[in-house]
Amino acid sequence: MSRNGDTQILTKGQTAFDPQVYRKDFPVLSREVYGKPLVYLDNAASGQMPVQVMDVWKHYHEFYHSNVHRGVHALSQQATDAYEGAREKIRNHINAASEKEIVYTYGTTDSINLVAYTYGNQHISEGDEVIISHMEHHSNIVPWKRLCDEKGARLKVIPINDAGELDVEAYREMLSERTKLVGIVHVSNALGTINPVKEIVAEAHKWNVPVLVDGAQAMPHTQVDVQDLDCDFYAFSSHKYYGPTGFGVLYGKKDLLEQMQPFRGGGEMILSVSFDEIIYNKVPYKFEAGTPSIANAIATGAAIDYLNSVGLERIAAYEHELLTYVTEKLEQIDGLKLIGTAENKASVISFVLENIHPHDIGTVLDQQGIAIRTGHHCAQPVMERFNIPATSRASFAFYNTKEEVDVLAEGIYKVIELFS
Ligand code: 7TS
Repeated sequence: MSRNGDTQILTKGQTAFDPQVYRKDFPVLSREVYGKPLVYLDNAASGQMPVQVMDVWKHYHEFYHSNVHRGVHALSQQATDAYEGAREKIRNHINAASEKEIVYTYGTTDSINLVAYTYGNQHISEGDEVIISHMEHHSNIVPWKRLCDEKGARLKVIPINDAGELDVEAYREMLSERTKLVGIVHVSNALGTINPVKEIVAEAHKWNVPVLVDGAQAMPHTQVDVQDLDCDFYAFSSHKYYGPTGFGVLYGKKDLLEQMQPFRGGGEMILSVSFDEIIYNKVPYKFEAGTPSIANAIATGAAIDYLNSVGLERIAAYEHELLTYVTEKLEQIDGLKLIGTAENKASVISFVLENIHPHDIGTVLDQQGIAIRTGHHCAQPVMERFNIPATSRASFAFYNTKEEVDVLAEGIYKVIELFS
């Protein structure tokens, strides 16, 4: 149900999902840019926030803003309850076995760095190997490359085919007793490819190798079940699934988290401190040094409530409908080439236009109120694989409409006209 109480009643011939019901919850979607209605197609960079989430964030500041885990006063207790309540919502949402497995971080990047500089630092030595794929975001490349360089270990890269799909057979052959960790993106931000993560994990586990999944782009589109995937770590950011920026999660299996050294040192992550000895706190607090992002944690719980009220299965089905629609539309445009045509794809569409630089495409579309992202999308190896400097990327959320796809297509025709 939306905030204003609307429910969807299906009549014959009507689509099962009406984005208009939800658009009302996102005030930014009704604004104009350069006098044109905003068409927001940059959801892979950051999703918009519904008022229900903003209300929760605001309510915390208006009524019980205070620090957590350290005050006996009412405000601090209320903040702590809401903060820990959000942890339980997140646990339940991804089906983790325990709330001890939910580590609060500042985002996907922070979560991956945490694993690299704790687990990675402890377990990777000279001659070892870390496997990642050719379609990783830089945040799942740079920490591993740095670590491998420091340790004299080797970074191995799973190749991708021309459609932007993983070569799973090549991956199987890469695994060996030298492999110490596999890092894999669940959904590619540059290509939209949905990777067979469960299979990747199962293969790694045959060698007793843990797998870290970068779930930044999967969370807004799919119902993630970490126990079903059996992944060892799962990293994600709140702002990609309609929560605030500056907050994220690292899911980690409890036994692994317990073996890991702390990441940052400071308050909260300790049980006792003297100049002779430090005793660290239990998980997950061992990894949560300093005053955390309290309001953002609480708001993330609200974002999960919101997503669940819409229904992730319905979201996935509708977004798939949008993806099919936009793919058909864009395929009809002469000189346009799609980059990333995997069979299993999320609602992200990257393309290039013959002889027109993506930056020019983005600028002309922007003038028509259409927000897309152009560039390498922090996935430069993907660009190198397809021999292009950059792409234009439109990424869709459940509040986008087919009419907006039409506006995008018209906008692209205008770009072509302008540059021909
Ligand atoms: N992993 C993937 C797959 C991503 O898409 C992103 C962000 C990150 C990691 C990093 O997330 P952060 O919240 O820590 O920054 N991707 C994008 C993007 O596609 N456009 O802007 C940010």
